[in-house]
Amino acid sequence: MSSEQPLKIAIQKSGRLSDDSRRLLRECGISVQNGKDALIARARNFPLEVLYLRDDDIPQYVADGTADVGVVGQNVVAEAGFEVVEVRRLGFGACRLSLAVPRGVAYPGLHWFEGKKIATSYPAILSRFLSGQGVRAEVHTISGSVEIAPNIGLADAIADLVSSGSTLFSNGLKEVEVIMRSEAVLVARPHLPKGKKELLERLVFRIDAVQRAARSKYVVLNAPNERIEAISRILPGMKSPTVVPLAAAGWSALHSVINEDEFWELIDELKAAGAESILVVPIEKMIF
Ligand code: PRT
Ligand code: ZN
Repeated sequence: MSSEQPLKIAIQKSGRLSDDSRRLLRECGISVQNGKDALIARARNFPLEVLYLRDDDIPQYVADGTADVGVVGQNVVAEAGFEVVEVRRLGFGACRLSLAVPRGVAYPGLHWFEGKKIATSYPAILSRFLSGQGVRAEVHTISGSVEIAPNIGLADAIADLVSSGSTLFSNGLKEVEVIMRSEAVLVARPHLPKGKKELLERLVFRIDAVQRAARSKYVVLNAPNERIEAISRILPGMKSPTVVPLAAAGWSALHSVINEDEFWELIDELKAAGAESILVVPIEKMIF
C-alpha cells in the first residue's frame, strides 16, 4: 500500500466550496491536514494526496494530469472548456448563472438583450447561450464585482452567479433568465491509469454511501403484533423491516430505513396504523 501511487484530488483552497469539500473527505473517513498553510497534504489513512488550489485552476489541472480528480462547480467546468469527466454531483455549492437587468426595465424577453452590453465573468458560457438563442449582444468580460457594472455605466446588464438573490437586489438588479444551474461536482481526467481508476472507485463508493445515508433515516417503532403486517406495508425499507419481539407479550419492535423526503408523511401513516414510540435516527453510512 505504501508503494501505491496516491490519487491526487484538487479542492478549493479557500472559498465557498472549501469547507464542504473538506467535510466530504472527512465523512468518507479520510483524514487530511486542513491545508490552511500547505499547498499539498497527504491523507493519513487513504492513498490520497490533496492539492489546495483556486477553483478556476481545477479543471485545467485535472485535464492535464497535475491532479487526477477535482471538486469544482459545474459553472467553472463549463466555462473552462477542458476535457474532464463528471463523476458525481455532490449536492453542495448550488447556484445558477443568470442574466440580470436594472430593476426599472420592463423586460419583454430575450430579444431585449439584442445589441446590449452584458458584463460577466463567464464569457464562454454566456456567448454560447446567446448564440444558441440567436441574440447578438456585446459580451464584456470582467473578473470581479460584476454586479456593479450597470450602476457605473459599464454595461446594460450582467450575467452572474446567483444563490439567494440578495446581491442582485442590493444593486438594484433583477434576475430575468437562468442560463445554467450549477452545483459542485467530482470531476476526473478522462483516461486514468488502472491503479488510479481503482482508487477513484473506492473513493466514489464511499461518497455514494455517505450521500445515500444523508438522504435516509433509520426508524425504530413499537407495535402490537397484529399491526405488524399493516405497518410493514407502509415502511419501504431496504428489503423488509426487521421485526424483534419485545419483552411485553404481544408486542414487537420494527426497524427500517426511510427516505428523508417522505419522512413526515410516513410518520403520520405509521401512527394511524398503530405504531408507537417512533424513534428516528440519522444514518452515518449506507452500504449495499
Ligand atoms: O479564490 P477562488 O478563485 O478559489 O474562489 P472564487 O472567489 O472564484 O469562488 P467562490 O469561492 O466565490 O465560489 C466558488 C464556487 O461556489 C462557484 O464557482 C460556484 O460554483 C459556487 N457558488 C455557489 C457561488 C455562489 N453560490 C454565489 N452565490 N459562487 C459565487 N457566488 C457569488 C456570486 O458571484 C455573487 O457575487 O455570490 C454572489 C451572489 O450571491 P447571492 O446569495 O447574493 O445571490
Ligand atoms: Zn475563482
